[in-house]
Amino acid sequence: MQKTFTILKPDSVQAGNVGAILQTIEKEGFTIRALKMLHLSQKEAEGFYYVHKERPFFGSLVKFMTEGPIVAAVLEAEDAVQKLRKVMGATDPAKAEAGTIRKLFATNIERNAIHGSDGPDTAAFEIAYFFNQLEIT
Ligand code: FUP
Repeated sequence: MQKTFTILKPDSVQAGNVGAILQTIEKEGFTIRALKMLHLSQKEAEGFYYVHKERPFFGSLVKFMTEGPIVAAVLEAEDAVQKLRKVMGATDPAKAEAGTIRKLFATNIERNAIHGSDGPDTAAFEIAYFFNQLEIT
């Protein structure tokens, strides 16, 4: 079993899609090991996305990620990292496969509904950024 990390982004919370997205995730066979809602500060969002700090979209991405509450979760499944990437769909919803979370719920490449770790090392960093050991079951 492997763990991965996900964020249901501010657009998903604002649109009332949290329940539907978590249901999709559970139906795909993930077990939710930790779950919380929080509203990121600018510093917290910058820290989370520090790998993108030189990218032209960084400022806009941080502004979006801090515009309202998010839902963060730790998910467990076999090959969880790759599996979640597949269930999420492409970063740009216009390029996402039918039935994926981003195809169903994203608006555009920035307001794209969900984050999922892109590798096991990233997942470990991201889980520890949001949850302490006592909060993960
Ligand atoms: P992903 O791993 O699919 O979330 O995509 P990336 O790590 O490449 O990008 C992280 C986030 O940056 C995306 F979810 C949305 C945002 N982004 C933009 O806003 N514009 C871009 O051109 C690319 C990414």
